[in-house]
Amino acid sequence: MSETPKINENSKQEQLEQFRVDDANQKMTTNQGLKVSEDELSLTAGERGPTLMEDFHFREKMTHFDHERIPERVVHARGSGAHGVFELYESMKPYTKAKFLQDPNVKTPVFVRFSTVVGFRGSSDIVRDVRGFATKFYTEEGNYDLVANNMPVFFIQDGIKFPDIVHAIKPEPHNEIPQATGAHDTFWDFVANNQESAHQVMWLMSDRAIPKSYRTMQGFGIHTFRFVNDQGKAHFVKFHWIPKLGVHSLVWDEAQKIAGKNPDFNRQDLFDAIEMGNFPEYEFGVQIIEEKDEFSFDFDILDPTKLWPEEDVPVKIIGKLTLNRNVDNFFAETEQVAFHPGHVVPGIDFTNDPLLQGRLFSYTDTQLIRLGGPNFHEIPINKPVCPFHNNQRDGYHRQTINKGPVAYHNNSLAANTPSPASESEGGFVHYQEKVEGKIVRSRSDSFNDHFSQVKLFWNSMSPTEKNHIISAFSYELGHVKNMAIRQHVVDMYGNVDSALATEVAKNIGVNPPTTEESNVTKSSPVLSQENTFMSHETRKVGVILQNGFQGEEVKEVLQGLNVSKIMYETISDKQGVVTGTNNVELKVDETFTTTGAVLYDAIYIIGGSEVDEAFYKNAEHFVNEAFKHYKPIGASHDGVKWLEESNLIGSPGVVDGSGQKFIKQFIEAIGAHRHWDRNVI
Ligand code: HDE
Repeated sequence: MSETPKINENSKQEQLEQFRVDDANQKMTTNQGLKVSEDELSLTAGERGPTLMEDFHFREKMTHFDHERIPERVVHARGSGAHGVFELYESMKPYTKAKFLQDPNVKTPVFVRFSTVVGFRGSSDIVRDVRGFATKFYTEEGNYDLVANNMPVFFIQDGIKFPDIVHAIKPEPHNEIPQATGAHDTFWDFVANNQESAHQVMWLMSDRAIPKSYRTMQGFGIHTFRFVNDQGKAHFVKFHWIPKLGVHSLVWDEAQKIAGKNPDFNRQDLFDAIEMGNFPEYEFGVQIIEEKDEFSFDFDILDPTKLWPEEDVPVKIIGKLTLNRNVDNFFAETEQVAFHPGHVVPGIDFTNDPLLQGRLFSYTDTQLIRLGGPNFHEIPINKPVCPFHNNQRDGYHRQTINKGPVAYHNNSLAANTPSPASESEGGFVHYQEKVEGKIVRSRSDSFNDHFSQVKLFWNSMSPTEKNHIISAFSYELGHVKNMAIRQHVVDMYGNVDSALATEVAKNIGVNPPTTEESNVTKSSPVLSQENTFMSHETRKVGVILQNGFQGEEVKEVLQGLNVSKIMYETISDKQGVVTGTNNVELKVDETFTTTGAVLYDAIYIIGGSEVDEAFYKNAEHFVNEAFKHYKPIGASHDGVKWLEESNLIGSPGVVDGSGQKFIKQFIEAIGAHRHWDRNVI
């Protein structure tokens, strides 16, 4: 009899618990368990003599250290992970037989890793790049990995071109410059010569490429997958993650400064939010197309450079992911987790999307080199919570102790077990799609329209978002030394929109496009971040104050922020404590030297009777920088003078006053995220 696993939201944590070790309050030992008597001095012949070969403690410690690093991921090297739970809102039984999508009472443990794509493992979080959003569902039928990105389309249509795009965007090989950015010749040379990249590159130039937080970022499975139900009927499906806090981004000038002030900005935000109990939440959505409608669209639904406009194929919200636990050890969990789009469960199947097909090979292959052999599924973070049995044996670092002499199939000695499971017993049976055709290296013409959906995206942007896109193209292409490449890209985007391409051309010193723009007039409002959900919750305010501030009133405002789940940090010129009227004391969290306006979502400026000139100037810089980045600014008491002297009073998102009315207005301004209608030069 095979075991029937009982899985609940704690199953993965219970499994991991067996591997967790707390070294605190223990005696130090070698890896063989021998107690160590001295850890600071090598064994030497005489106090001033040479180190001895027999010092096994030194040798073990140093050897282990020498081998501490493993190869970083060839892409998505920089990442941050967290544990969580997936809950289903309604049964997907009509569409899929996947067990974790049947019963809304089932809670599935998950591990999620967010990442940038291009930068090395130690690079900044805050770069213009696609973000990864990979989720491992530990289900009773095995691990299901949804290895997604934060943009719904990809650069290329065929997996065979992946090494090319990655070589082009990574630092140039002769001097390994520049780090974690596409703003250089080889990337744009690739783009210009591979026009299927037009759509993804447009997203890359949009605000989506600089997410404010992993908590405010969407996820897209990109490929078209299949749902298969228990009757064997299939539907095409695309997967979406939608953050409950809305989709929010940084502005480019701010992003570049954050990259210096706190390269861990996104990682820190995720970690802190989970530690504080502000658990990030994302709803799970599916877009479903019936098999009979495969050819009813003006694009090929297998083309990964195309999205399914949500106005045509609505997103059905079916569940929720909550991230509720940080990792205990970054390397053991976040670094060693191994995702693979080919880790599927019965009821979820592939399509002939040629990019997906390429991925199905690459992911196991890459883990073999990165994690050092074929047993990476035994690493605790990767281990399924359901049992697994087969005749695979041995290899580096094998943990499982398989009993008995039989490691082959068919056999009589073990009654022909482990035995394959029939479909009704939960065995995975590939969807029996009918395929026929000649063996060719060519692609269907239905993949050839590279510009219509780029125009759809452009049409959907607000004026502010369009300006950001023009600036991003101008910044990136402005870093390209070869003028022919610049011209080539301008001509390429002339196929999308001539106003866009002409503006960029002016900024980068090349000719306006000679190409003809797309005549698509349709737009898709959900693509604009201006239509996203707005919330003040868990935003972080920098509170600038000095001794002599208005004690009681400031306390009231800070309480008001707290009640509304808004975080704050106090900022002054020195660390320690600041004292206001009525002896109200506040601990200073940061100083002008340890932090910066770019690290906050809003500034609340108060001042105090002991403000001197240096304080004034530093605080002025904070206020002006926040203003320039369209952030909400609140001021009370002495704080108002900063607004007056910088002529900011009355500007959108700038609030002054005191008491409950001020608190309400300031919170509203914070909830609006950014105030784009400001006059910023
Ligand atoms: Fe990946 N990708 N990829 N990718 N990808 C990897 O696998 C690859 C693609 C994505 O947090 C690698 O374990 C090929 C699309 C994420 O550990 C590697 C192709 C999408 C992550 C690989 C693609 C992704 C990866 C590197 C084109 C969005 C990080 C390390 C055929 C749907 C997972 C690793 C994590 C990682 C190959 C295209 C998402 C080399 C060949 C499209 C989120 O196997």
